[in-house]
Amino acid sequence: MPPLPTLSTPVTEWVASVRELTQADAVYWVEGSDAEYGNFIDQLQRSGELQKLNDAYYPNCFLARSHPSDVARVEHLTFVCTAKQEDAGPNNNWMAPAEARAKMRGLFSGCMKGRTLYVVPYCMGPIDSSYSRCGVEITDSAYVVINMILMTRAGRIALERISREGKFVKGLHSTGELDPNRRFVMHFPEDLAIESFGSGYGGNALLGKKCHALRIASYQARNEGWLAEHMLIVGLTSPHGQTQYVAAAFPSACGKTNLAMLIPPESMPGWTVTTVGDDIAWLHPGADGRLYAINPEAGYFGVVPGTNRKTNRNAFEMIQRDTLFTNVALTADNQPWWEGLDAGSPVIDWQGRPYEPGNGPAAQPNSRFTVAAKRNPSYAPEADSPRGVPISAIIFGGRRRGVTPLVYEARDWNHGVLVGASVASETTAAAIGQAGVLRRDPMAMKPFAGYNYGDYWSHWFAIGQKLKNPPKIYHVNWFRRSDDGEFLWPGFGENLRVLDWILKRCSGQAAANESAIGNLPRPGDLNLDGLDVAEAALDELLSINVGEWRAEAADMARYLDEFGERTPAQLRAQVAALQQRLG
Ligand code: OXD
Ligand code: MN
Repeated sequence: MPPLPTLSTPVTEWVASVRELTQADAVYWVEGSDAEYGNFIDQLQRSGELQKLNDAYYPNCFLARSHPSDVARVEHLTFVCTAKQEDAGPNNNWMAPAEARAKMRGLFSGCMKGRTLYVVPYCMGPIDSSYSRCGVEITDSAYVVINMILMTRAGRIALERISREGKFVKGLHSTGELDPNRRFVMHFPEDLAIESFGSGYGGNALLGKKCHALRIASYQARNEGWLAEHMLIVGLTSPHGQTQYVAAAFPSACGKTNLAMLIPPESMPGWTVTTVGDDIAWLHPGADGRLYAINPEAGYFGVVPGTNRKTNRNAFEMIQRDTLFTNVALTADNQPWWEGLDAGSPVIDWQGRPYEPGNGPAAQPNSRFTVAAKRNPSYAPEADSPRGVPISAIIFGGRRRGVTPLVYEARDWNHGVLVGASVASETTAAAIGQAGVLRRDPMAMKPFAGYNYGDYWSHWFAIGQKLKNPPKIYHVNWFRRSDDGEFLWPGFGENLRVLDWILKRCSGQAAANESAIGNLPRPGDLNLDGLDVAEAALDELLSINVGEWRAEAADMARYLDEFGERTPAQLRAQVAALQQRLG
């Protein structure tokens, strides 16, 4: 497309300077049309980067395989480069901006020789929403381009908005040589800029997602008075026809996509669940004192293994067509295959080798689907509303074998900030490193908060001050296990029983027991019709062990010390009050 040079001088100037640095052979401006998407798919098939899947079962679906060392986010190589180290905080790796820029200059210098430089203008959020923010990603990967087209509102419409606003996040990406020793994801929040080199993996390379919509946006949100959070947004309509929206934060690969697309159990007829977003929420105080959410994304980049008709029927149906698969296995008749799929069997593993059980899982545990959100059978049209949706409840959660009950309710917003800050979870395959290790992951933002957590919590308290009608705040744990390792709660669609209680609490229609950590339902407060959970399991799920919680609170107090003077006094006071209630 013609690059609209007269409309977008700041973009064209930046593109020209990057071309000079990278020595790209050609420059291509992404327009965002369906025909163009098709051309990219053809090109990637010709180059062997995409393989067409069985068209009879998976129409318009393709498989990409990444380098085996490039399958997840690289938190240890991800940096926040603020002028002052304290502004990035102990929660981020930090490098001085000048040093980081020089290092990246060295890597980008001449790196696109013989390659095409693609310019992807994109808008995070509905194109006509004042809450949305734009960016431009420059990349030398056509795979990244097609993912960005599915995940954002990309192309001409975004460039037009940028031309009007003049402000955009600059994201520069090259896959380089995929050498893990020459791989960095650098953020310059003070300059609204991102530089990512040496990885083609989603979270490192699709710069609109984690890099922009969370790390840079969280920083921007603090300056502008809103929140950028690692949260799904779901609409729940009760059998009485009342619709309420809930935002929920869980660490990566803890079931956000499943909760966002929940299928009500048969024993709870009359409920409708719709998806506004599955990973990121931008939350703004509204004029009426409520909190409003938009989903900045337009597609899903979800974990494939475990997806089936029972765990997530909507996602399963959604990825039967028009989907990009990355790092799944293949059946003999060229259908995608992954662990947890209840049909077929793998013959080729995710690395393209004949499948051998001794080589580990057939599909990479962090293998992904990329698909436009509109393909979701439960897509909420409100996802395109420029005003966003009003949030009744915020839910935090983690993957924990013990300690945290199935659900509890914060006493008020300020206590809720502690509840969110206390999220801890066992690590998953979404990031490189050992899975299954318990780590603190406040608000599920550990890998994504673009500034010092101490300042971030202060900002949460400040947002609470602006809300006359704040959402109620909850904590859930779907992953609690018995002493012999069995999950105590069935999870998936049955989680609606917990959401039902939460929504009734929000409208003053359900009771709870006050406890030291917050309000818990009694077994009789949950709708358990048609659910087979042993009484003893329920008692365990809905009770707290004071000894364990004293240890938890002491650990939290120690954790907050890591942030020194930046830890808000209010948060310390919340921990002290919790300790006092625990006795
Ligand atoms: C994701 C993640 O990809 O959290 O959403 O890692
Ligand atoms: Mn995520």
